[in-house]
Amino acid sequence: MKYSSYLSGLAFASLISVPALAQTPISPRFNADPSPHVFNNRIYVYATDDASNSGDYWDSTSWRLYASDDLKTWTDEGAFLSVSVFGWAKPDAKAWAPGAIERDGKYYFYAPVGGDKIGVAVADKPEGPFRDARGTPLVDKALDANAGDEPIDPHIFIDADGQAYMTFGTRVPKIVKLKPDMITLDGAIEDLVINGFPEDDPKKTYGEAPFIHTHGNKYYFTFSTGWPGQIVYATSDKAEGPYTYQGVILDYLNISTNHQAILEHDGRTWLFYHDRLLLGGGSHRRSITLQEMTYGPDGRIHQVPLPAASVRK
Ligand code: FUB
Repeated sequence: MKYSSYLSGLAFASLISVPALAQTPISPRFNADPSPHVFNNRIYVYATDDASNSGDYWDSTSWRLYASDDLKTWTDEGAFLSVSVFGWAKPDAKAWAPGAIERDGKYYFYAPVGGDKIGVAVADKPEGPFRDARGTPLVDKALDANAGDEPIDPHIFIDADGQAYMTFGTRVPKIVKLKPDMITLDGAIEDLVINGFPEDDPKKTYGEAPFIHTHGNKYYFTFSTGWPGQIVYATSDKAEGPYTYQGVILDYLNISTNHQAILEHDGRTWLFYHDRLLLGGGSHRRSITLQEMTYGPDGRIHQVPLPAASVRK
């Protein structure tokens, strides 16, 4: 199904009571936790499917894929993968915020399953079909001493020297190297260190949604501060950190979660996140949207403005 988000902005704005052209969802279907990528000149967004959950919890068991050529008109590529691809997963295991990456012509999909395991699936095309790449979880809370309380929200970053890292986790950010095969951990899972949180704001802490990207000669670690969360960032001169807290990118929303990802496309930078944008929306019925993100000459990220309807009261 094709959906032109910007062109239908005015119609949607009246339906969902946000100012025209302020924020428009990429789909009329509830979705969340964007993992955007440019693969073969096409933009793909892997997502949590909020339309198939119970409405009371994030208990969907499948992920959704959207594609676009221009960031304006989006195609719903459907429920391209379910937790059932992993033979070790319980059939009702919840499917949460995914990560993805391409390496050597293969597409890897990192899937938090059930809140206690991360699986990895592989395909020859961005839209699949994906198969379990290992036959066992890549991370299993029961087996990995430092996997943390909740190994969720995997994000993959490949550094300029080819080293791949996976970050993940709730409340304590985790980082681990991946071997070049992208399906094997290379060493121990470590706690990612963030220094310099403002002492006068106890809410400024790590919550979830870890994401690493680079700009200039800096590494940026962005994340949500919790529930509800602001999207904030820290910088470092190394992918592994330690990172130093810098500031807010996106303020609190009128929903309990916030989950960002950053995409460079045609020389511009886009902040993807989810918000409450559709009629009937809420904390378990979220909608992915995007806004341009810009940097100052010193590398500082400018806070992305929110429409009044989205700002948490
Ligand atoms: O969608 C379920 C969970 O909500 C994700 O894993 C978190 O990042 C939060 O957005």
